[in-house]
Amino acid sequence: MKNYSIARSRRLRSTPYTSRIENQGVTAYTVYNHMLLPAAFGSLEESCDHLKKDVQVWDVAAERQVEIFGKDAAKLIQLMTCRDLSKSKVGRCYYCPIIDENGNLVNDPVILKLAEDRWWVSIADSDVIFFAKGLASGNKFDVKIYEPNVDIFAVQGPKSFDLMEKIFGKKIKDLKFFGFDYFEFNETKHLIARSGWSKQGGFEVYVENTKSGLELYDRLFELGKEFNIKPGCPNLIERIESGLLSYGNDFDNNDNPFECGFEKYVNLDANVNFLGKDKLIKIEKEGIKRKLMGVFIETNKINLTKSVNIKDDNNNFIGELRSACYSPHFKKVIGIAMINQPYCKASESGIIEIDGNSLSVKVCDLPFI
Ligand code: THG
Repeated sequence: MKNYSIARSRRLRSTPYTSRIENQGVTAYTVYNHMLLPAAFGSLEESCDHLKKDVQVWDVAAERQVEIFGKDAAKLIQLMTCRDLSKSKVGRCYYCPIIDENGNLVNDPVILKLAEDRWWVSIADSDVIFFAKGLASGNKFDVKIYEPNVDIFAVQGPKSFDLMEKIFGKKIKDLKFFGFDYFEFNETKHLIARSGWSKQGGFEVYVENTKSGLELYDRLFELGKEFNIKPGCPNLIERIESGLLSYGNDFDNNDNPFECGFEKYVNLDANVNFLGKDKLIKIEKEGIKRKLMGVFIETNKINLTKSVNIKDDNNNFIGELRSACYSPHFKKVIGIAMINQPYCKASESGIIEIDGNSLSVKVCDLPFI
């Protein structure tokens, strides 16, 4: 297949880190929230290995913030998510499915509670800002909604803790998973959370002061030499092995949270008021007809650019393969698929056709690791 480039323009936004990662050897981008998101620095397999051993810095500025500020901010936030936020605390992050009037998923952001009346919705790839503005205006809520100037970079991998300690001192290691606080670097305070889109541990720096953020980025690479630091990005292999789901790839606005394994983030109690709740109550009562599952595929190479149907021996539709990669850990291709009842249980098998080849598929539980 010929390799085309995507034309750049103002509409396809770059990030404050773009010139740096281009000097550091980025080899592929994807587009996320109308912004450049690095997708590879050379081999995905080598990057995955390195991420599991050392430390990487990622330009994830494409994880945009939707700020909701004002008297009715908490009400609007709760109206958008099926996760109960009534006991949420300032200084904590919450992984929250956003639900529409049909009970389907709109996004799966991390939500940060900055203050009772000020929240950041750190979004995956869909235009949550317009959904929020529509709800706020329809309900006459007293809130301001905008995209603040925040550009996240992540520090991920087992050595991220020792590296960050060198800059911010011991107290950065006291941050609990999904907690955040403000830490000073050269007299500028930065919001840093213990989070990130890998299961290898690490931090996300929500950079508001770009000049200081770029200095911090450069300092990490200087001090990181002893930890074998490298530039990186969300890694397809690591995230599939870890079962971190991707909006637009593994699920989208045609899927509901029960089908996607988000039931632990769904609260249907009387005190929680969110859009689509009546639909979720109905779906829970009736039960789901399909579910996101893992699959093993008997091949050692794949490059999915669209979903692929999974069939049984009699050509009946079983489900839809939505993401896949070769996993060096399992020494075969692994993937995430929406599998129909009654096939959505471990060890069911099927077939996919790719490039004229029939490959056998085995269903398994998520996460793989
Ligand atoms: N960090 C920030 N913003 C983001 C992402 C991020 N926005 C887009 C995208 N990633 C949103 N999706 C996810 C998916 C999973 C997780 C975070 C964001 C995640 N999940 C943990 C898990 O599944 O183990 C913890 C969830 C929990 O609290 O139970 O970290 O990465 N800023």
